[in-house]
Amino acid sequence: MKFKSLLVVNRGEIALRVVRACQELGIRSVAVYSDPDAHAPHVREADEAVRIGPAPSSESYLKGDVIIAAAQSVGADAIHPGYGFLSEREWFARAVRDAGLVWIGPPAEAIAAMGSKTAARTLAVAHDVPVVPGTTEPLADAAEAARVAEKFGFPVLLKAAAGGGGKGMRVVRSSAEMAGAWESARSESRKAFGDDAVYIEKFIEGPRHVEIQVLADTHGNVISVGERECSVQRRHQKMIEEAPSPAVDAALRRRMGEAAVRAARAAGYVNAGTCEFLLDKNGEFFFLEMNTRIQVEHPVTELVTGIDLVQWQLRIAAGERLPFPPDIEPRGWAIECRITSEDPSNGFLPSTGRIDYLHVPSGPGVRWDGGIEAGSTIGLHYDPMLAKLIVWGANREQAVERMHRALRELIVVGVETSREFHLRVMEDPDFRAGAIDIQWLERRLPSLLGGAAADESLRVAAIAAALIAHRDRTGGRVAGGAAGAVAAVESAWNRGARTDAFRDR
Ligand code: MV4
Repeated sequence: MKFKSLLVVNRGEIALRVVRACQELGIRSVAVYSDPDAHAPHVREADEAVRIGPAPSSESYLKGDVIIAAAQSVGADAIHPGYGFLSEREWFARAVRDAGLVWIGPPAEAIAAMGSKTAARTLAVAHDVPVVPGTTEPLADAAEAARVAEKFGFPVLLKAAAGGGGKGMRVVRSSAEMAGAWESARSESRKAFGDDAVYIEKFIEGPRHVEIQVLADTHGNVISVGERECSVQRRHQKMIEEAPSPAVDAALRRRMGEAAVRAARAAGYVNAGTCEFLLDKNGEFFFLEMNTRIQVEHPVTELVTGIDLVQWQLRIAAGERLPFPPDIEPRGWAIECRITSEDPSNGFLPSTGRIDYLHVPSGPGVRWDGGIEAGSTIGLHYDPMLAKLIVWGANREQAVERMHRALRELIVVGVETSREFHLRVMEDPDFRAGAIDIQWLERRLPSLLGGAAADESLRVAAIAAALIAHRDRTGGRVAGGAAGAVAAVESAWNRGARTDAFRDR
């Protein structure tokens, strides 16, 4: 290997994922941690660890200079940024390179080329990658936007040139709506990105979000390793991903793969990256943007291709050649559920606290990429994703059943999680038919969680049972009156009773 020691500049499950890749390649791994993460699994499993600051990301995981100094102080010769945090900051990729360290990711120039949505769009057009009809230049004012909209035909979508994550985006269905939408799109992009340039696209109704994983080595080999279907999302947060996509056949896979490879080549891409597409109801696809990092959902691709993407990120950075054939076809089916500390029955409100008990699913075809354990404290400083539950099956039906089974095995006590939500999705007829688009979840959510009241009554019943048992044991003397008694037994009994009650549902 070109490098012997790697600094893992992230936390949680992805930091642990990278540490594991290092272990398998015989590379020394060095974790970084903020104060609340001092005893986190990714820190313990790494060969060494460096403190980088207090809890806020802005004072720890985003401190580029502190992190580069940490790498030098421990003699690490490479940096893996994971996803989020510093992973797509051009200046950081450059600073790592300038410090004489190996950057496990694309060149700073490729990050920059894909960083602006309009620049990426222009690049795509120039290289025969289909994009949604619209402008590539920012518009001057609402009047120009209205004229352009008439030309493409309503509905249209105003988008922030600097955009991402749906910020600064407005659907406009008639010219009467334009002035208001124009102003709100501009002010939102100014606030989010410090840039109020807005352009226009034809609005695609009810598409799927399908993305192509690419790998590029330093010798000019760029390949597609297939698609992921990521349409099950809520407010631009993906909840469930799968590979392959129920809407993609071998012919479409080849065409989308070739388009993604052209986009990657155009950007001078090296390492693992992902091209995002919209796939409309007629099977037409449109390039949206390229994510210049390893993604959360990379394991579904690993399970259907047998390619260890994180290991290949390291091998590519070390100068190895990609040995894979050009047309990789998926084998079987993989599904990933993001297990988050959010309460689905309460508008996905983040839930905090200590994980008192954790039972991780196992058995055939089950993979758990987690960054937590019993005893972990979940706060509000970081992303609520606790772990990813990933399954593989010989076909989609088996994968869905396997995920349902694995979710039933999962027990997380101490914080609310998205588990129940995922169970309901696995039972849903639309999901089971693969009949999903990017609007499906938000349409379906009210009825999906309609049965949530059952949980609440079960909880009340469990507390009542605990109270009765407590009264019987204490001969009717209940300190602090009924309210105190509820508080006293709630913490101890609620956990146990709910764990048992939920076990065989
Ligand atoms: C679109 C679109 C429909 N038509 N563009 C959302 C975030 C940004 N990456 C692009 N997005 C969209 N662009 C046109 N012309 C719908 C979305 C969109 C979306 C895309 C992918 C995944 C989830 C989404 C949720 C809402 C809207």
